[in-house]
Amino acid sequence: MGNGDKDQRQIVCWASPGCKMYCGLIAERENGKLVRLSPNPDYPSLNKGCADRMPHHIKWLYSDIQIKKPLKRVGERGEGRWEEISWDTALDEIAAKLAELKGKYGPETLSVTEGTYRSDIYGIRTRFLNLFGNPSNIGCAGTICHCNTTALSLALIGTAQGGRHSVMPKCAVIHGTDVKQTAPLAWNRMKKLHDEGKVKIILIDPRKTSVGDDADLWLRIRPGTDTALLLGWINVIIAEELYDKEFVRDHTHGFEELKARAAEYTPEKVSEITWVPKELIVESARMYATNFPAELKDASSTDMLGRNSIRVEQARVCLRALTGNLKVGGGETAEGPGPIKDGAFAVRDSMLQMAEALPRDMRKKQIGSDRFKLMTWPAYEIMAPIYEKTYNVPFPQSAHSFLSVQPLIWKAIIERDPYPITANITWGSNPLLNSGDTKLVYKALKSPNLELSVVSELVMTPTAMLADYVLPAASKLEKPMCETHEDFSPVMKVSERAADPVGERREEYLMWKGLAERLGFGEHFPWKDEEDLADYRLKPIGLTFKEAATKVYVIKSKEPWTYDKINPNTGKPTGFATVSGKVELYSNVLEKLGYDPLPYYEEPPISPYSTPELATEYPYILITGGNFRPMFHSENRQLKVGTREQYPWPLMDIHHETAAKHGIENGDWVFVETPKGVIRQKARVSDEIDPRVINVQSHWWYPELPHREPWLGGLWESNCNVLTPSDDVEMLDPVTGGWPMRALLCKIYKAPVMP
Ligand SMILES: Nc1nc2c(c(=O)[nH]1)N[C@H]1C(S)=C(S)[C@@H](COP(=O)(O)OP(=O)(O)OC[C@H]3O[C@@H](n4cnc5c(=O)[nH]c(N)nc54)[C@H](O)[C@@H]3O)O[C@H]1N2
Ligand SMILES: Nc1nc2c(c(=O)[nH]1)N[C@H]1C(S)=C(S)[C@@H](COP(=O)(O)OP(=O)(O)OC[C@H]3O[C@@H](n4cnc5c(=O)[nH]c(N)nc54)[C@H](O)[C@@H]3O)O[C@H]1N2
Ligand SMILES: [Mo]
Repeated sequence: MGNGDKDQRQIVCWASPGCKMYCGLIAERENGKLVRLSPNPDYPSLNKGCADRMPHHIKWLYSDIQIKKPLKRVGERGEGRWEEISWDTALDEIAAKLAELKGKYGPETLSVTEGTYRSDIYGIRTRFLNLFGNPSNIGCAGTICHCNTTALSLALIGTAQGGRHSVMPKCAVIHGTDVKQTAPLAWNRMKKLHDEGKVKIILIDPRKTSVGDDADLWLRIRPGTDTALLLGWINVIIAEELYDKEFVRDHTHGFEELKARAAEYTPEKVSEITWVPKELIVESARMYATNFPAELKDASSTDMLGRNSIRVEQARVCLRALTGNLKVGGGETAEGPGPIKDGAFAVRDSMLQMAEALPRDMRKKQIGSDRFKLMTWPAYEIMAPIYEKTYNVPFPQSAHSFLSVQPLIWKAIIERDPYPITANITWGSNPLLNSGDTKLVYKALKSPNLELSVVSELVMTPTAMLADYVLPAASKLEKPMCETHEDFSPVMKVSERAADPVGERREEYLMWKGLAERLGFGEHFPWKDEEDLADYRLKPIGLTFKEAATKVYVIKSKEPWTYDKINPNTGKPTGFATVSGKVELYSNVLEKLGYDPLPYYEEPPISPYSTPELATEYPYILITGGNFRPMFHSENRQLKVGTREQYPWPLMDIHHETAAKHGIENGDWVFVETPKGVIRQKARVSDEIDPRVINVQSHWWYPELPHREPWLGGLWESNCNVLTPSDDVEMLDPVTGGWPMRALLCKIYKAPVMP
């Protein structure tokens, strides 16, 4: 504390974790309570707060929507009746039930479900599961958002791809991301470069998005066909010899095989598949390949293409390598783990995970690992030894690679197959909104087979409404940060908490520690709290948490680990931490796991071409998502005056010709229906979407509606996952188990106004 009861701290904002801006702010406080947030003029980055969310953080934090005490269900699930209990009682009862279920069904009976990047302690969650004896039955949105592409990167280039993106690319491919809405400050910089004529922008999206006319080329692609398009680029780049011959010769594996595969994807054929004119395919391929450095970032959009998802990123990695953008000083330089100082690593998530604590024969019990192998133990067993030998740190089991398959977890609860899952802990996630197939999730969360359902939350969400216990978590404003972003990143970010926790809210570390102590392995959780843990993580690089949080914020290595660095273990250049030591255009890991080692395109299992009869009844291609400000997934809808005021209703995108056919006008409510279900959203009519495509927004619910059955906060009204079919195993990505949220079929018709 500073002067009297007032003090002020410099913080890094991660109130919407995953917003990627990490703004530097000043938090003014009274008695630990936040009274003002403002830009920090001394912060060494341009990111200093946003106009649409930041002004509302304080109102949000101290509003009565926040859960302040542990809650225990009274009556049936979903009745909306709760009893407030103490943390000790909650942890005692939950631990006792976990012990009982473990005794009855084995440690594999527990699952954990989570969203994308809501915590900096995934290593601790994995430590808990390994010590509990659980084979990582984690169902995570990451499987359809970045974790899958990261797992692939680990296989193809031996590191999470989150290397340094070029500060000044000459070409930026905006591929399936509405960057102005989801990473606005990054967009501002790009826009400035573009206005100065320094960068060419290629947009690949069925919608024009907010990038709009700033794109030099807009490839209005048919949803789900991205791998074909990128293989078309590879075809052109190789045929026209636009690739980096030296880099390809010295640092890649499998060029001839890739060349033969890409030869099948002529611009003519690709044009038919993707609906992108042939000339535009050729022109964009040339633009990307001849402007060095160029950026072709991964995008979560294509992570959600079900059977086609992982192959898109595989084609992207091949393109980054062919064009030499992966090389040191390139567009997307691949970096090994960090931060590192004088040979010592800061403690990364993987160094907290304790993979060795899990008995080896448990691994094969991981739900989904017999069939979906890239993000489960079979891949770990191939990749970990190579990675550990190269970098001398444990291979990251904790978040991005070793996840189970979420739809199969829901099925295991409902059907007790392959064995009963009887306990689930959801933390930092709202699966009734974010997971594919809401009915499947609902069935699982209501199932009597689920004997224990715990949700760690900030506010009452539809998912929490169905829990047995709701544990109040400290939000990102109320807890310190010390993160390597699930080990995706070679840098570490550190910040103090802005405010003291409201009510009895606690940092999640204390939940895992509290359970571990009661389950008999508390000695492995020696840190008092998250600040103490952060001190431990920073010690090897000679920093304390306080120093790092008040002076450094973002810790980077002076000498990042790249393929040309001399490896102290061998005295030779490191190369890439892959089976061949090179970038794998032809993937040895995929081959060993029984998959096609090269990228390929397959027609989406539901489409006008693969299911023409269905397409007569459901004539439009459906895409879902398209994040927008100020919302963050299912969050920020509670503040009527504030964030919701800025964006009161869900919008669906429709081309004006299509709208006219159905008598729909801008602002009308429209039903969108698939064989799975029907929802309604308001029409946003424009010419900025393909007339054959409908886009609906994701994560819509209405917190103002009753928090009990049958309403569950308006769960069934406008939530796009009522429409998505992830209960069908054949629809999942064969490599990762990723579920399909885009490239589906739908029909539309006018709806009455929402009551
Ligand atoms: N159909 C369709 N589905 C999608 C998408 C799509 O485009 N289309 N997008 C997908 C993507 S990219 C993602 S990342 C997922 C997102 O899915 P999730 O990550 O599950 O996001 P939310 O639905 O916002 O749920 C997060 C919950 O965590 C709570 N929370 C926030 N911070 C904390 C914290 O510090 N601790 C705890 N314990 N709780 C916290 C919030 O109150 C919120 O209820 O959804 C996916 N689902
Ligand atoms: N405001 C805000 N910002 C956020 C988030 C948020 O919830 N709100 N969430 C964060 C998270 S976790 C994520 S993952 C990112 C996601 O944010 P983005 O990466 O921007 O992804 P989306 O917003 O889901 O949609 C991206 C675009 O993909 C297009 N699209 C749909 N299907 C296809 C297809 O088959 N091919 C191609 N090429 N394009 C397609 C859509 O038209 C849409 O314009 O945003 C992050 N930032
Ligand atoms: Mo995401």
